[in-house]
Amino acid sequence: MKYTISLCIFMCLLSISHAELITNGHFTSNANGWTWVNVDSAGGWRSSGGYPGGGFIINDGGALGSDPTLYQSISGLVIGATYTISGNYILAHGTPVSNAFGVQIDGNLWQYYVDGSWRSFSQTFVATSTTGTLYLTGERNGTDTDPMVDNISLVMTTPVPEPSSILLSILGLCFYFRMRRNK
Ligand SMILES: [Ca+2]
Ligand SMILES: [Ca+2]
Repeated sequence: MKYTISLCIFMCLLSISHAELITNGHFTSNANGWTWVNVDSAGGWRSSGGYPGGGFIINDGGALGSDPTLYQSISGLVIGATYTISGNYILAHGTPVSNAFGVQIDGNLWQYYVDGSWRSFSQTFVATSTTGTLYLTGERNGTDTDPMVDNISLVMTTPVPEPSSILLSILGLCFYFRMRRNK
């Protein structure tokens, strides 16, 4: 019984920790689930050219004052848990340059060199809020270098047991031992 309870809690945490929090990160048939600003007709969702299949080109006319941005609201984050954000990117237009592509979430910013090879990024962060917004930007730092992105993923990699689950398991164990004593 004790082991069954522990196993249930473990399985529960395991299933929570691997749930994908990004909607439509593979851009297979459209860009549903995503919103974008400062993206012109040379950018946007494409049915091919991704890694593989569909992808999204983060591009506008290279205005210095604004960066084309693709974003998505994230909910269901657990404060204190560690998450991994990952994806692929490649140069769609412009010259290969450092820090042209940015990934931003929960106060973190990572910037990447963009060139003609598909590259992957993978970063971890500890959530400080239950909701957030993931921003993927091109043309950063005054460049006119436009990335195409694909396979965007956000998963919890180190869960934090919630006080309520700990309390429930303690109550469950107390109940179990009380029942056993009364037999
Ligand atoms: Ca794809
Ligand atoms: Ca551009």
